[in-house]
Amino acid sequence: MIHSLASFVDGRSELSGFAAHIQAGFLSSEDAGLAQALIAEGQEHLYANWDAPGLQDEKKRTFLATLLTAHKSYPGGIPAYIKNARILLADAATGRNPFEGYLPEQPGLVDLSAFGPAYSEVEAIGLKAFADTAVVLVAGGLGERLGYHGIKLDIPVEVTESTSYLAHYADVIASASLRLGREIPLVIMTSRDTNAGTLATLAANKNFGLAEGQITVMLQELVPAVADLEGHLALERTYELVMKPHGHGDIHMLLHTSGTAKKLASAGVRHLLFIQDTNGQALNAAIAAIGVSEREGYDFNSIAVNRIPGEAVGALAKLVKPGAPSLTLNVEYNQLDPLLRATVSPEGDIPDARGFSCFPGNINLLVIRMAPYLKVLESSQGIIAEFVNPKFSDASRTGFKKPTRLETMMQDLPKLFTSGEKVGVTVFDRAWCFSACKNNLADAADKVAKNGPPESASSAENDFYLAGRTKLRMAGVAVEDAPQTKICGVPFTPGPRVLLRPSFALTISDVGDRIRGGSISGNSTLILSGDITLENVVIPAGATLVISAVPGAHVTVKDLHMPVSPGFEIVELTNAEMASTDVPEYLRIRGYRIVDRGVRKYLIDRPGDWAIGHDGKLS
Ligand code: UGB
Repeated sequence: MIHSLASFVDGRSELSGFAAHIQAGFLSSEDAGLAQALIAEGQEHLYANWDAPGLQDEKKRTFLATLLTAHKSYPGGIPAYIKNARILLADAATGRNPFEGYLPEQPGLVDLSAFGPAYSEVEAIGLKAFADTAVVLVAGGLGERLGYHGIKLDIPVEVTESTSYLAHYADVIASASLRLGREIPLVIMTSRDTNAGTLATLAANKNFGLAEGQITVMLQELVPAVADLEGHLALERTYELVMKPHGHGDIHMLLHTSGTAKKLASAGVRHLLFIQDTNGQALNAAIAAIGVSEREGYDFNSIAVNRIPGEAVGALAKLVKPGAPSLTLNVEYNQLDPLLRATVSPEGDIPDARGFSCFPGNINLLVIRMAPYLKVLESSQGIIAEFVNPKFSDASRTGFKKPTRLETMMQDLPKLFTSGEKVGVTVFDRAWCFSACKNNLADAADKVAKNGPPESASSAENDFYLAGRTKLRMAGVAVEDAPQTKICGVPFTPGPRVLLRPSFALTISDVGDRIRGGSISGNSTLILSGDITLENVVIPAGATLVISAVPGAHVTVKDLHMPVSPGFEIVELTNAEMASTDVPEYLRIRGYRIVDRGVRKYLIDRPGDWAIGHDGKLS
């Protein structure tokens, strides 16, 4: 290979520096093979004007290593990536509308935005099928908009007990595994930005109770950016490629190329549940969504929320075209309005009587059936509906303002369905299934002022407690909220702060089975973890009840009226604390801390039957 590369570059003056490296044995045979393939693809600029051997060698080595990593990570290697880029860029240059000829319609959907028997029915189906599900967590993104510098999975979703997002997801998986008698696999996609941090967190926390073989971590790589319509790879300078993220659709590529999807299928996994890094509500709705997939026979089920027209959330739409199969897809919000205006609705996206668009919002919480998924992975090699979004420098649409790259989004998989696969949408109450932690406090307050969702660490925590209260309400507990307040411009309901851990309840029906009667109100806290039943328990404003029972312990609490006592207090950070790096960043992104003022907790560390009576005594 090295010999043939040498004759390939021979006589090209701009490549004379590079040729000297070939002679000097600087390149491995893999580097040489790739160089020859790239030069054949018109990429000689990558190897042009190299300094003589001995000069800038470290930079050259890094350059060759970056190229090789990108080459090995992409099915078909960089030459395939360049070919795909040329095709997509040619379409972009002509302004081809990908939805030409299609008319948008409301997608077929199952509405679970209210609780009741229909919800409980699918939750029961979903709980059984959860045993045959693997959870896939995409966690390659950075919290840039959030102003958080660590990995987002480490951020606590709540700061009463400070449970991180990863701990919470793992807790649900561990509890469900124990209950269903099967180790539910967890697949995590990381990037160069998040891989080391994720591995360190898993190691430091002993995989949060999950078995070693239960977790698979897959690393996504960056892709090279292209500088022009011909697909020339962009250089920052000699020996330095411009590398960019390829998007969360890489999860499909990695599940395919690593063989993980096939391995999971042969271990009996029938559904994949895709979740994002910082949506603590995802697993409230996921079990019912899996149930919907089972009952409706959905091959691809998008969990969705009611969306206000114009809201910056991808919209789920059914696209129909005479003579072509219809497609139920995510249409990015900036494409939806022009599509509607050009086709069925000259006024664009208009609200219905409830103020919602008839196109629900995609939250990237997906349930995908394994069998059709494997087929699509095989036929596409895991390259899912790539797109390119170049910013052209002028109306001629020939040059770019800056290098661009191919991207892929995980929700676009149905674009590759060709065999009549069944795609569905399941709508849930928004705060129940989606409350992302994406924005810093200033941006969140700004969004609130414009009547938008804040999506800050504090609003995510607020909704986490709200989900707990919702579960209590569904179980018939009288719940009275404390008056809403604002912290740093973001609404926050100070209580009741309810944390029902997955070891206590996985589903709404579980909560109904474990709690009878009782009430909770105002600025109070309830935390339950383990096999516990409550009957007529009253927790007034200012009171706190924390019970944690190890596996094998069963605790019955009856007629207990909790007294007001030192509890968990929300303390807003001062301006000095907000500016101080001594205060953990996960607190500064929410504007408060929650301080334990001496809570008396019931920590039951031995198996057996335990009771807590009206006098609060444990026996
Ligand atoms: N992610 C990766 O793992 N790798 C990547 O290369 C990029 C991201 P963002 P985005 O829920 O509000 C999506 O950046 O892409 C992970 C949907 O497209 O937070 O702007 C990352 O770690 C959109 O339709 O979201 O928008 C995170 O876990 C809407 O549903 C996840 O991918 C939107 O999410 C999402 O990354 C939303």
